[in-house]
Amino acid sequence: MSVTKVHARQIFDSRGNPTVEVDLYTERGRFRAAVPSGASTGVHEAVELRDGDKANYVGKGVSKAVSNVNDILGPELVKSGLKVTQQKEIDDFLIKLDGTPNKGKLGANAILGVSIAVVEAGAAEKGVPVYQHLAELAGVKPPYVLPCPAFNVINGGSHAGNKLAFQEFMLLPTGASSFTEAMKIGTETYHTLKKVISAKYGIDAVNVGDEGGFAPNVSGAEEALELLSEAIKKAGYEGKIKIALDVASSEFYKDGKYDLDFKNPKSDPQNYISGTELAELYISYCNKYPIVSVEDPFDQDDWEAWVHFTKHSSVQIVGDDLTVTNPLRIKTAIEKKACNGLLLKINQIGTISESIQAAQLAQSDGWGVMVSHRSGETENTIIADLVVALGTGQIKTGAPARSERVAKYNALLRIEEEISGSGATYAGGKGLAEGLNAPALHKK
Ligand code: 2PG
Ligand code: MG
Repeated sequence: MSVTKVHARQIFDSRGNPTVEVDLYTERGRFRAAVPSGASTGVHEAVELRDGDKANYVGKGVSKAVSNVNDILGPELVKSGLKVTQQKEIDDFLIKLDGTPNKGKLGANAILGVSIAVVEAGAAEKGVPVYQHLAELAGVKPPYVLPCPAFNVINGGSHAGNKLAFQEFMLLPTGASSFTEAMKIGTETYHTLKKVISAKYGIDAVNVGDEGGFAPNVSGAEEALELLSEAIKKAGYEGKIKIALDVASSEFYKDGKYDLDFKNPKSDPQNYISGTELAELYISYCNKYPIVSVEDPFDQDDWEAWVHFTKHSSVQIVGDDLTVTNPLRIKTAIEKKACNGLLLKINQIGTISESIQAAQLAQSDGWGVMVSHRSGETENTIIADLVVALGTGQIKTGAPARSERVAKYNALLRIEEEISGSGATYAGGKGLAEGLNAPALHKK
């Protein structure tokens, strides 16, 4: 069955910023998709088309991207007669219509909205769940693997109004026996953490950041890690929860150095630290806390620091701004041995087919793959289906709080229920890549 009509509109994301929603029609009905948006975006990401007209929506309107769907992508797709089950052909067709290497003409936000809606329509056409359709597109065979969630419970960096430079402090219930139990562990620890923070810093310290994690005004990463340790212990889950960090360090890279005080307008350049000093900090944290994954430890173009750290660390080193879900950047990272994990964000590249390709390229080199939301999200849950389809065993989609985050976790609960008894397993820590010095990690 082919597409009969496509209609896009401007809706709003979890931060109140405009984003693109696409309704795609076949004879089977209407299929809807919405597009997420980042705050700490990498400079090498595909282009998110914004109107830039400061008089409207603070320059963040997406009316051009919406028109590009309504006037170009939609009508051309209808004319093409391509079947909605031909995801790869359709994605290639959309990419060609744009014609630029970074989707800068029509916008990755316009293209992705159509690409996701086609997935939904394709699954309905085959009469199968979306994760099954995506698994078939990716050539992945069941039994399915439910991912270990990475709950971002302390927010810093560009996602919160505190002093903390590091962006995300995540809890991974690797010791759970199912996704459902991982949710129990994650939510209980989240609530315990709230009490711990409130007792230490007062009730105004439990306000949350963009991804639903708390944003206390701690002095630095170590204090945040201490809070996590205390919460894990008090909740009774020592040993069952590991920790992951997303440093998002491109946000505070200045003139070849790292400014851990970057949110202070009067930060002192004397205190900026080198990549080597930052790596030493990470190693000291990894030795003291049960950290299993560090994302964007260095700037998106500071390749040398990445290579050095990956060589000497024992944990999963995840490229986000470094690799931007782009097969070309991932190839370079593989060649240089710059990291051993991929953060997979569908809007960084702009189509579902390229996202699948990016994941498989990373996996071909033994990397871990963590499927990810953006800090600006909608109620769309396609990434829950995608992570089950790819079987990569890792997802991060914020704290276990706030509906745009929990929508994805809830979708995974439903999938686990649906496929229970089919041989499906919960990944625990098995999806995590291990660094060269991994044995050291197991001593903890
Ligand atoms: C990240 C993400 C998602 P943003 O850096 O990994 O947590 O943030 O969407 O702002 O880029
Ligand atoms: Mg990141």
